[in-house]
Amino acid sequence: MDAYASRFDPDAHAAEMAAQGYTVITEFMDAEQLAEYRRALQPFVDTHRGRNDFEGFKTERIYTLIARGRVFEEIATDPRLMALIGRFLQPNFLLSASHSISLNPGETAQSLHTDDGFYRQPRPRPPIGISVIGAIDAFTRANGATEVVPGSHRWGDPGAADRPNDLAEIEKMAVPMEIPAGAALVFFGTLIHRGGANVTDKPRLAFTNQYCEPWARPQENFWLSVPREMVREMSPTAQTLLGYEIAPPFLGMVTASHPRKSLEPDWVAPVLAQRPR
Ligand SMILES: O=C(O)CCC(=O)C(=O)O
Repeated sequence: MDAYASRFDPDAHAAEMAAQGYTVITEFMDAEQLAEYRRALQPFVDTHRGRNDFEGFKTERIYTLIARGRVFEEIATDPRLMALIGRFLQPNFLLSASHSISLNPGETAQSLHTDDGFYRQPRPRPPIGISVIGAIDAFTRANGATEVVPGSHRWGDPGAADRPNDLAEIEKMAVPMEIPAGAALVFFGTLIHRGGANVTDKPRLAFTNQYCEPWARPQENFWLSVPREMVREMSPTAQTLLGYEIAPPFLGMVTASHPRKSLEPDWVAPVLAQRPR
């Protein structure tokens, strides 16, 4: 662990999140990891163009990032993040989404949104998800820095009296997160935010890893997208994030057994092993 990592204070970051809805870990990735991220991403570039305004027509998102290389697994399972997220989500929380985002020149601002709003539960409420957006390129106002609305994690549902409801007014409250390359923005799934517009002539490369309560359905179905032979090679933390752990007492069991059993090389699904011949 380097000097910065050992100075990391999850409680201070958690307090900042509770107050404003987000925090920034400035030295989340070092120069070596940033270079490795770009190198490992290369084989997948130009494979996933945005299909709608939310994904961004000029944005390339590479999904299921955690399983595309060791560096991606490392940043998704970083012990500082696990400690910070563990302050808010229940033990054995899950990875919900993992993708690389190249916000290319000419991309327009996303619509303001929250990342756990698809869990249709009345607000205000505790977050069901926590998102991380990591800057591979430095974020600037001009290249589409993520914009956040501080304090919006405490707001009620649209229309409630405890919050502004005029879109133009909310847009004025949005603050671009101008963070250096290697920094990570961590925020509650209830915080209003958006990707900004990229008016420069260079892409803004980033990643997002989003986590959710162990009882909530993740956005990406990693059981189907990450083959078990790959999961077997991953760290225990990654395996837990991908659902190969139970949420006590028994959420996520596999035919009344622990889900990690399914990673044993000779495991055969009981419905097959016990099927009458
Ligand atoms: O790219 C960004 O800065 C934000 C992306 C985002 O909020 C999302 O895709 O949900």
